[in-house]
Amino acid sequence: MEKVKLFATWSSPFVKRIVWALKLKNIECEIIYEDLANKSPELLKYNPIHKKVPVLVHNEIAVCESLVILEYIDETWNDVYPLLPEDPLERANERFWAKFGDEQVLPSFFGYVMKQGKDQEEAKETMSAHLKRVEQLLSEKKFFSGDRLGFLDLAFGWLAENSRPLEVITGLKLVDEDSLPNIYTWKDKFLSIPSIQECWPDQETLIAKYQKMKESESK
Ligand SMILES: N[C@@H](CCC(=O)N[C@@H](CS)C(=O)NCC(=O)O)C(=O)O
Repeated sequence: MEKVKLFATWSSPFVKRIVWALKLKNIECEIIYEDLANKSPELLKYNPIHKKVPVLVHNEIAVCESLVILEYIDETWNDVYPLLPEDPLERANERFWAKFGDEQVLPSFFGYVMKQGKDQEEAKETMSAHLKRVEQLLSEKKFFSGDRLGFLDLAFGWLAENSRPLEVITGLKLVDEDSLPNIYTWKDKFLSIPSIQECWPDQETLIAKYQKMKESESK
């Protein structure tokens, strides 16, 4: 009997991509919610290097780092809803952009919204340049991975999930229909997938969380 556990928090953008993949592939999983201010001994045991969520534990063996976990899930349960393309070059390309998303786009996005005044103005240029690249990558495609939602869509899911709540608390236009029409349209398509919808966080709770975060950043 397979035993799958996921160490998680409800709002982590890194955790959500794993939750969506498990749902798309119908994998039964026990979710253990962590208090990151008081991490459990299990989390520290399973992820002693980074001490972060998500951690996937499959038959007592831990896999850490969300993009690594996504690939592990895809390779282990490949018969249901494959996420990465079969072609090695296309796979490499998706991995490249997923890494770029996590290392450049995501930090610049959250960095911009959490900053104030002049610092925020300075951060805007970097974030806009990164989002333009994502816009071009999406091009006229329905999903990042083509006609069907795949690995890269899950990797960029944080953008669909967080842009509206962050627009509400900051009053900024982050994913604007006129300047980023491909991303704007993709967000709706992403959300229209039932497995994604079922695991969509409550937007009001997300707004309250980011509101608190922004207040503490400005102190
Ligand atoms: N690169 C990691 C990032 C994971 C990460 O930053 N997780 C945050 C929650 S969103 C965390 O566990 N933070 C706890 C800490 O920094 O102590 C991944 O992709 O899994």
